Amino acid sequence: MATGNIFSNTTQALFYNYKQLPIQRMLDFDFLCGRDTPSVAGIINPGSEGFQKLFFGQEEIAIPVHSSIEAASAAHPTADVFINFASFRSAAASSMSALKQPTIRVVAIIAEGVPESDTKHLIAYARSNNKVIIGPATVGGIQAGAFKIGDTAGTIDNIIASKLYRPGSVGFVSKSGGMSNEMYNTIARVTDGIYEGIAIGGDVFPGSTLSDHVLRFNNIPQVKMMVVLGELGGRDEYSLVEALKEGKVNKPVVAWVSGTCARLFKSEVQFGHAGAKSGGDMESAQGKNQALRDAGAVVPDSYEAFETSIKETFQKLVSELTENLVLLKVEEGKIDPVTEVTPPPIPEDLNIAIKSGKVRAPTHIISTISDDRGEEPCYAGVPMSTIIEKGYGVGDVISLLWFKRSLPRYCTQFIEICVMLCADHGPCVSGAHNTIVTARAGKDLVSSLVSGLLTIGPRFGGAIDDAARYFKDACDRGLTPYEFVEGMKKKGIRVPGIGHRIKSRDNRDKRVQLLQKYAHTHFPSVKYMEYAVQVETYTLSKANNLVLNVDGAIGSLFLDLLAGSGMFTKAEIDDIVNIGYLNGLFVLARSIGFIGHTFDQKRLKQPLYRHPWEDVLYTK
Ligand code: Q5B
Repeated sequence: MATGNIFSNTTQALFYNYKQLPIQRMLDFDFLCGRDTPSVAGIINPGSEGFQKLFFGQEEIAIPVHSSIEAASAAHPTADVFINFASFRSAAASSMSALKQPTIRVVAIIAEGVPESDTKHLIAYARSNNKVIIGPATVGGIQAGAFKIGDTAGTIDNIIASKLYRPGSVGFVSKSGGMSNEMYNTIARVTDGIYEGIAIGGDVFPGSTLSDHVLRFNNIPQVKMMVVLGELGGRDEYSLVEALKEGKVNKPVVAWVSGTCARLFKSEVQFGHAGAKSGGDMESAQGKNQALRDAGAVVPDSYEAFETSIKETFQKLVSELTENLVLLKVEEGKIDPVTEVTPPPIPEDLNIAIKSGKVRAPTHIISTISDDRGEEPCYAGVPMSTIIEKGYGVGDVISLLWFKRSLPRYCTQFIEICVMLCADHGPCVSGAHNTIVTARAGKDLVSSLVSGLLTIGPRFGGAIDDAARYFKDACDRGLTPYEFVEGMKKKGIRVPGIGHRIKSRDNRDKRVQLLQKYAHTHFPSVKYMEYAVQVETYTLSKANNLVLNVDGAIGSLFLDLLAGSGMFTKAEIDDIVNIGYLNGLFVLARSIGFIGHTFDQKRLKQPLYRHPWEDVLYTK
């Protein structure tokens, strides 16, 4: 066990397990104290490496992340404190690895519930190798103005209120971490503040004991008095009693052992900590308080009087100093008044400031279709559970996410029919061909799918929007099919939605017929589709394959759906057509087929595709 200071304002730690909040609190404390270097040198996050961005004052810094304790210790040989935020399951093994690093001097174990036999091994190893363990089941410790472990002392507000950003004259040690936060505040109110505070943890076997730290404080010149907060259960306080009796402690000790209320219970009570249960008179709070009192510690009659005892002891030291100053003799052990400093303000985290309504910040993204922040995700305001309970289909989901409204069932069923009919059209269409070639080149699903999707365009599958645009414009303007088609020809534009490589007057596209039949049965009006059919009649008079194709059928029928449902304004319909929503139906549908083709090729273990020479016309 160390005999004096274990921390300083240059101490750096390795932090085991990435926990953003306690690390940030350590760095905020550093900034408050005016440290030059961050107190966290590196983070160990088993299995991952890289950097974590955190704030050091107002600046962002990148703290290295290492995948093992060994790697972190090698990378940061001057970091000699190991702060272990591992769970109780892995805390012992990781602590032992840390203790075995020659560079590590102090190990703080935060986890509660570490098996006692494991803790005993750790203690034995630490003692024989002159290393310090703080914990398990602890919040850690703090050297005021210098170094802080994890969440010790709580929020920045409490740290400032407790003046922990600069050293005082009191060495404090307690079992409880929660009570130590309280005591830092109390001590700051009635003395010149904390020099160092340690919470040894509430386990039956703490890695270091109350007396270990009191004896250490006794050797630190800046510590002028000690405050000890024990608790019922165990016999740890008796080693302090022995040290006091043997005269090993020559600075005033103010002590209180909490848990005096245990006697009010008829049977033995287990308090919060594993070690906090009274096993008999010796282990009772009353027994220990009396023993400490008898050994020379200042022990009040109640916890309420603890603050007064601390205050009086401190004031006695101050007046002794004043007397000695009069005699021009400053004796060691007496209080030298602390020079007060004003700590720099810690910049507030944006999220916290926004939550408290102190600042407002512009957003960078605007979204109107879905929200996953509540209890369950919503599509256009409709909760997931409603979608399932009401038996919504894919068409309804598309209706919510694309059109931001619940369309009538006949509309969403039409959307589903489009998706089903366009899901695939065999391996020979250009998109499927590309997908197949890509899959056979050994590429993954997404690459194969995307290769097919990138083929969708004005000639293949991506003519739905243009078909809707041109049919709508021509129909709304009252153009005859002749005027429309010839007008397009003059401009050198092929009529989108007309023509097919294999379909013709005598080999009609079944998909087009099915869509038309559905619309005739369910739509209130099929005005645009009828116009498209008139255009087809005219183009068929020119060539046999200039049929209304699947893109043209969907394009014209969607115009009828938008206009006939009564759920869209004219401006909204124009927006849908101009923005180009409708190719999305083909993209979505054909993704199903392209994915199928990818799996098919992989299942069939097809080799790399090479186009045959015989199928190429080589010419000059
Ligand atoms: N001519 C589709 O052409 C195709 C004309 C036209 C006026 C037209 C062509 C076209 C518009 C785009 C369109 C969607 C390239 C098609 C689909 C999904 C698919 C695919 C699958 C699936 C076919 C011969 C003569 C020329 C042309 C004239 C042709 N189209 N005139 N308006 N629209 N259509 N695409 O057979 O005088 O000799 O110069 O661009 O709607 O993609 O199954 O494969 O589910 O996967 O190659 O169904 O129609 O004919 O280019 O040799 O032209 O007809 O001007 O006249 P072809 P070309 P001329 S559905």
